[in-house]
Amino acid sequence: MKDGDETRQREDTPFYDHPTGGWGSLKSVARWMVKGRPSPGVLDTLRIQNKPGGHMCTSCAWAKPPNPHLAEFCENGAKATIWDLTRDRCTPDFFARHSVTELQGWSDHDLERVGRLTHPMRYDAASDHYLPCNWDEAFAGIGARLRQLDPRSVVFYASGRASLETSYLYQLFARALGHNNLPDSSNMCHETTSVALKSTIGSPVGTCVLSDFEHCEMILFFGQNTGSNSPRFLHPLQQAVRRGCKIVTFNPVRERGLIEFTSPQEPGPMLTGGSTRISDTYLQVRPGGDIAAIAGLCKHLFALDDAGGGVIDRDFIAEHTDGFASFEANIRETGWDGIEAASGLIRADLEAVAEIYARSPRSIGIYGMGLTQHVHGSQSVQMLVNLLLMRGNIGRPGTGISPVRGHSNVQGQRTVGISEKPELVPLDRLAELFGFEPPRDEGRTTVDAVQGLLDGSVRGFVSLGGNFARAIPDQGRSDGAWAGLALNVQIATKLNRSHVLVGDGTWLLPCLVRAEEDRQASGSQTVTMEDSLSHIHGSVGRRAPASGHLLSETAIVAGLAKATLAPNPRLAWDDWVGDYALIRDLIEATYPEEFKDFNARMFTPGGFYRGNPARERQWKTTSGKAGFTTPTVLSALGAEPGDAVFTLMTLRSNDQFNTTIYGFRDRLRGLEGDRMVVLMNPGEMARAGLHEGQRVTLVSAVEDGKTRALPGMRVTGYDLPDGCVAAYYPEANPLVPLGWHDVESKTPAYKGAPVRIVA
Ligand SMILES: Nc1nc2c(c(=O)[nH]1)N[C@H]1C(S)=C(S)[C@@H](COP(=O)(O)OP(=O)(O)OC[C@H]3O[C@@H](n4cnc5c(=O)[nH]c(N)nc54)[C@H](O)[C@@H]3O)O[C@H]1N2
Ligand SMILES: Nc1nc2c(c(=O)[nH]1)N[C@H]1C(S)=C(S)[C@@H](COP(=O)(O)OP(=O)(O)OC[C@H]3O[C@@H](n4cnc5c(=O)[nH]c(N)nc54)[C@H](O)[C@@H]3O)O[C@H]1N2
Ligand SMILES: [Mo]
Repeated sequence: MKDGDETRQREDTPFYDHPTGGWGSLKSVARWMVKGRPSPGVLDTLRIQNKPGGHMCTSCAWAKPPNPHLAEFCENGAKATIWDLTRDRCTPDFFARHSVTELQGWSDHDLERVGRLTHPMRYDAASDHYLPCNWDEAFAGIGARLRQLDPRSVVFYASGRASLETSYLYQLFARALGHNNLPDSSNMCHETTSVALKSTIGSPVGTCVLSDFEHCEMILFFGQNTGSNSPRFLHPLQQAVRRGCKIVTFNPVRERGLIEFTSPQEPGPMLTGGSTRISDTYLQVRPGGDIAAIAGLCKHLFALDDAGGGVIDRDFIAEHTDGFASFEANIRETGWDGIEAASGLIRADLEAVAEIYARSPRSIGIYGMGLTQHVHGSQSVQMLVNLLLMRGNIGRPGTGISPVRGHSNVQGQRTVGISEKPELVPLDRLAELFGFEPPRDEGRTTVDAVQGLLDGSVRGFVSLGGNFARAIPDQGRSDGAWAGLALNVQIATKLNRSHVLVGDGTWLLPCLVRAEEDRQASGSQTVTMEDSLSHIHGSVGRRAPASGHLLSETAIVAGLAKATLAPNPRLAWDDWVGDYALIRDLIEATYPEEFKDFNARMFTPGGFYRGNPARERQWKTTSGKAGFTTPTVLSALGAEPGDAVFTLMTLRSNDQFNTTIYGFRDRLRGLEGDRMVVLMNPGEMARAGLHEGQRVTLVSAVEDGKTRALPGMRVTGYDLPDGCVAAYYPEANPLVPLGWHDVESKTPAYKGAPVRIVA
């Protein structure tokens, strides 16, 4: 048996006591082969998923290794592909049978389950039905409306799935039209990362590559649920544990994936019931308590160093960083009482972790939404940077900071210019290449876009994928605004809630999915995406499209642009759609360092690395150094919860992809059947006088003159720290106020919303 492996679980939770992966995940895939009603041949498609010559999975953004497993897909990757390749269709006939008002009453699950959209549709207010239209009519109608609008009143939202090619054209279209209103889903996700890492290490993305996971001796894991949200990452983690690497996890919820794992790819453990214990230490930090927890680790590092341990890398700090003295003074002054109170952890546990860290020559910090989605999320990320910098753990092999990104190309969309922050985009280069003057003013983030819907300053909305209305904070409050928009264009694969919030100028435009063949004038096309570790991959769809009326996202964006903009010989939309290699040439011309020889390198096994100066210890910050940040708070929550106020974390289940609800089995948490649940620990239940199964109403405790209530939530006992409750995203989104977001990046505080429970 290998290091870290064992034959039966040692860490039991009363809820689900099986390892992640293993037979459970294989059974789940098998169940999906039936329930998902895939069209024939889907197994052949899965076999080439995430491999050169195949398509890149549309589920998470985790790396695609150069030496893939026989099956380089996970349970949730299989679900995502089967969900895309269903044989069910959402046809004009379906829309003829159901009015939009009727569809507004359907659940998220039922709307998407209708199947793949097949025809371009336009909403007809007179009949309250979507009616089929043809593409030319749609483009001409949308173009005419867009030309009439002030470009600054138009928002081009993007969910993080569209390829680099589509994304590049999308931002070009926005800027040629005259606006930078390019929020994408990362505004609700890792915008905190883009802001906090940029300001501290000079790069908006993580510094790790796959090989770092082969050389680190310790991984510090904050608020990322690998087992559900990036399951293929469990393989490198398992290999690391077997080498003797120590994984320490900070998470209020004891997530199975971070406790133990059986690789479905290994016959031995599958047959003997063996599994690998993933986390060496698992600390159930309070939500928002990470700043304090990390302060505790740093404090003990100073103590160890004072005792002659030499654990602080003073040479590195002197040569490469600034801000250390102020940070050090702050941490030395911070008392353990405050640290214990804010983190909910005890000093001895934090000291023990600090000692592992002090002994580890090479360490990596990983994080996800548990750090980013808080009022002081940026400070949480900056604290993790501080901790790593103290021991020179950025910019050496086997070290680094690694945010785990969400959507499969969300990082790439930002890389090629989908950003509301003009300073992050080479606008001069665009001006030179295309002969127009791009706007220079700050665009709208997601939160600003919602604000604009509410105050009427947004008049037109184009959505490249996603389910904006459902994913946002203060869900429901802006629903009424959509009917009054002059224009609403939804480019999508399946019907969702955002598509039934309609007005006179609403179009629903269906596109290919990534696994489908994209044929254009020059033949079958490749698209590309960037994974969490900044590697770029070519992706080839091979399936027959779900309908003969679908266009690719690239063709739709180009069609819209051509129908809207005045002719400009340098904007050769038709040529670009005919051959995506030309778009990659433009990306290379715009970003010559990152995308050198793009077309030649896109099928490099494992992808090609676009580089990151911080990895080479070149800090692209204003001071030219990596910055220590002095924390101003110990808790990332916006306010200390008062009496009878709980901190609400909104979580994803193992049976959803964001607002896409595959089903009602949160297998890895042992929860099934009902998503309207509020999880809390049995002690808190007793103190609040609540009993298991009781239906309660959750009410926001943010006092801003607005009432927010979510009735019908079933109280469910769960192993959580005191003072917090958990519920599912997106059902609980009405409880998160729009103004309750990270102060630096405006990422909504979806993991730290104060609520009361009304029996
Ligand atoms: N199958 C599947 N895969 C997905 C997605 C999906 O919905 N389904 N979504 C994709 C997207 S867009 C994204 S962004 C990623 C999201 O992936 P993750 O980053 O894993 O996001 P969440 O599942 O929202 O929550 C992460 C974890 O944070 C913990 N947490 C909550 N509050 C705190 C806190 O204050 N401190 C700490 N330390 N932990 C906390 C929660 O218990 C949870 O385990 O996954 C991507 N992959
Ligand atoms: N409370 C709470 N709210 C959250 C979060 C949270 O943790 N808690 N997480 C936030 C995060 S991290 C994110 S990223 C956002 C997600 O927000 P979005 O990215 O806007 O939402 P998704 O649910 O991923 O979008 C699903 C829809 O995308 C469409 N779609 C699927 N595939 C394709 C495709 O290939 N092309 C096109 N054009 N359309 C496609 C389908 O119609 C599907 O219904 O939600 C945020 N909201
Ligand atoms: Mo995300």
